[in-house]
Amino acid sequence: MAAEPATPEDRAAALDAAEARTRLAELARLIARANAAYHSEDAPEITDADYDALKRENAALEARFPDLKRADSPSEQVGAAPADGFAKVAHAQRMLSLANAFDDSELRDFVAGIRRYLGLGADAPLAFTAEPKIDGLSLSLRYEDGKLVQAATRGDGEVGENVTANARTIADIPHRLTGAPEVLEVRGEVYMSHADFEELNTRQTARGSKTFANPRNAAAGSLRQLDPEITRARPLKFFAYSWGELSAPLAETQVDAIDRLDRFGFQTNPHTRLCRSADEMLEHYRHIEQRRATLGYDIDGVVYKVNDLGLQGRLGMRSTTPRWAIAHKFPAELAWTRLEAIDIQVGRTGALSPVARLAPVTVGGVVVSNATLHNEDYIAGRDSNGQPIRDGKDIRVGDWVQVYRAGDVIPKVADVDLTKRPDDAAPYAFPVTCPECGSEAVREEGDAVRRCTGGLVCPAQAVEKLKHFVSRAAFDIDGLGAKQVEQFYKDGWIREPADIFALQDRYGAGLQQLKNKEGWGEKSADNLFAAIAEKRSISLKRLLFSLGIRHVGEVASADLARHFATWTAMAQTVDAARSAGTAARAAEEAVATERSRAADEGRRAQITATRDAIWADVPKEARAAWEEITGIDGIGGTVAMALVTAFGQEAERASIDRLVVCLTVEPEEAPATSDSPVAGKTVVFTGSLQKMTRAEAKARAEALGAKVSGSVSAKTDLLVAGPGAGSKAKKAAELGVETIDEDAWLALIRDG
Ligand code: I6G
Repeated sequence: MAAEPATPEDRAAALDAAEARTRLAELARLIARANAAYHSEDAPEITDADYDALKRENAALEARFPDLKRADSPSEQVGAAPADGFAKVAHAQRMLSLANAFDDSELRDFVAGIRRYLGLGADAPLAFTAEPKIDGLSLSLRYEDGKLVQAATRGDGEVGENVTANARTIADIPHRLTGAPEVLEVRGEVYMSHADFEELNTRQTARGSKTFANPRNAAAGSLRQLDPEITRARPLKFFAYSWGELSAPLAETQVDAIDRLDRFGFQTNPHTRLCRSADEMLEHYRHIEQRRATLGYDIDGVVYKVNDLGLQGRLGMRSTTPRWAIAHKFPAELAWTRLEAIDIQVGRTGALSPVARLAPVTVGGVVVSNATLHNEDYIAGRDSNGQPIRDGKDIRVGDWVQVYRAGDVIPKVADVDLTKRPDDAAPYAFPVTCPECGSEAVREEGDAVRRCTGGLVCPAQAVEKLKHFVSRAAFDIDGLGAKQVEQFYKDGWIREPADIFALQDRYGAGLQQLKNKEGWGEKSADNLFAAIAEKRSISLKRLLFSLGIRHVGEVASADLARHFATWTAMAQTVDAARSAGTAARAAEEAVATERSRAADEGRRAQITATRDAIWADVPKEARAAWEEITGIDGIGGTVAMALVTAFGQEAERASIDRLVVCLTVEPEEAPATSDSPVAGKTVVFTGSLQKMTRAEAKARAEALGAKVSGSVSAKTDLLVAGPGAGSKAKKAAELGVETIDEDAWLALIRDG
C-alpha cells in the first residue's frame, strides 16, 4: 500500500484536476463545520493542527488549480458568525469567589487568621457553617417585591450574562416569594445530578447530538442556551447558599439566613452543619468526603463561613474574595500515562514554560492530554533552591508520569516511574534560545524561569500580551477573544494594543475587509467595532492590569489605582522614580555582593554605607517618588521596579503611550464616603493597636475612602500611632505630620 503523503501540500500535489474539484468541495464543508463548532458552539471538534492542515491543503490546491477555486472558498469568506450572546448585566453587588484551602493546615491557618484579624483569643467562641461545595455554575437571582426579575451568571463577578428566561424554566427557582425583603438577590449554584447527566448524554447520543464531558459542562451548556425551551428540556437544579443586594437583613447569622432562604422555597444543602472549632470543621469535611460518591451530584470540596453576619461584615473583603469564607478542596485526582513530548510555550513576559504532551488519560472524569511541567528545575528534579524534589528524579520524554488535577487548575505532572523508563530516554535539554523567535533565553539570578529576551519582537510574547490585554479582567472586549487576536496578529492587523482602536479606521471601510475574514459577517464586524468603541473609556485599574507588566496583577493594579486615582498622576510618579529604580537595583546588587563577601562584624555597617552611598546620588524628587510608590500598602520594591522598568523601556513605553491617547481613563473613584473626615487622606498605622488588628484597621480606613500607606512621607496626612511606635513617629514629627492615638482614630471614624 502506498504511504500517505506527508504534508498537506504533498497531498494537494498528488491530485489531478477532477480529484482536486471533489477535494475542494470536501474541504469547504469540513472547514465550515470546524468554524461553526469553534466560533458558535464553543466546542471545537478538531485540533488546531488538524484545522491548519485542512486550510493549508485548501490553499495549496487553490494555488495549483486557480480555476477550481469555489465561490464559497474557505480562504475567502467561509465561517460562522459568532452566535449572538446574552445581554450583559451589571451585578448590583459584586459576585465574589472564594479563597481555597488545600489541606488541613491551611484550614487551621484560616481559622487562626480570622481570630487574629478580629483580635479574638483562642478560647473566644467562634462558629462556622460547613457545607458541600457544588461543582456547577453560580447564578444570581434578583427578586423585587417578591417577583423574580432577573437571573444573571457570574461572568467576571461585576458583569454577568442575563439568563432570566432560562432560569425561569428551572423548577428549583421560585418565580414568586412571600415575605421576602423588597429587594433580594439570592445566589447559588446551578448543577445537574449524576442520574440526569447520564440520561441526558444517552438522549444526546441517540439523537446524534454532542455529549457532555461532565455534569458541570452539561449544566453550563444547558443554562447558556439561546432558546429557553432547550433549557427547559434539560434537568437543571439549583441550591441557594448566599445573597447579594438586600433591602433588609435576612438574619443575624449565616445559619438563620440560609434557613430563611429555605422557607422562601429555595433548595438549600441538607449537609450544612454548624461547627465550633477547626476540629469540628475538619470532622465534617471528612464526613462529606466519605459521602461524596453517594450524594448524586458533583462536589469539589467544603465551604466554611463565619456564622455571625456581624463578624462577616467586620472581616470584609480582600480584592475579590471575602475574608470570612474559604473553600476546602478535596485532594487532587491522579492517573499514570506516558509522556510523549515536551513543548515549550512562550508567555507574555517571555517565560519559557514547558508543557507535557501526554498519551490521553482520564483523570477524575476529564480526558487530559497536556499538563504543566512548571520550569526547567522541575523537570530536572529540583526546586528553586536547588533542593531535590521527587527524590531528585528527573522527567524524560518516554517516561511514565503521574498526572494530577485539582478542581479547575491546569493538570500537573507530579511523579515519574523509573522502573518503566525506556533505555534510550535522554535527560531533557531545556532550550537556551526562544523557540518562537530565536532570541537568547536567559535566566536571571533569583528567577525560577528562563525568559526570551526578544521583547515585542518575539511574536509569541506580542500575541500573549495582546491576549492578556483583551482578557476578562482587562479590556474584556466582546467578540475579541484570544482566537480573534491571534488571527488579527497573523494577518498583521493588530501588532500592539493601540492597533485595536485603529481597527475600524484601517480595515472597517464598508466592513468589506473584515467581512471577508473567516468567522466574520457584517453583523459581527459591526458588533466588534461597537464593543471596541465602548471600551475606549476604561477604569485605571483595568488599564494598568491590561498592560501585562510583570508583577502588576489585579490586586497590585487596584492598589496603585486607588492610590494615584489618575493615569497622569501615576505615570508622572513612575517616571520621576526611574533613576531611583536604577539606584535601588544597584543597591540591591551591591548589598548582595557585600553580604557574600564580608563575614566580620563590620559587615552591617559596611552594607548600610554602600546602600547609603548609592542612594546619595539619587535626586530628591526621584527618591520621594520611589518612596511614594513603595509606601503604598501592598506595593513593594518588586512591583515598583517592574513599573519603572516597563515605563522606562523605550519600545514598551511608546506602545503604552500610543494606547493611552486612544482612551479616556476613568479616574478611580474613592468609595462613596465623601462625608468621612478621612476620605482621600493618606493614613499610616504604626505601633501596636489594642482595639483591632492592623489588618482590620487598614480595611476599615480604606472602606472610608482613606489611602493606607506603609511609610511616612511628606504626603502623609495622619499617623495613627499605638504603643511602641518608633521611627515612623519620629519621621512624622520631623515632617509635621499630625499624629493621633488609636482611641482618637476610632473617635474620628465613628463621629466623622
Ligand atoms: O462558589 C461558592 C460555592 C459555595 C460560593 C459560596 C458557597 O457557599 C456554600 N459562597 C460564597 C459566599 C461564594 N461562593 C462567594
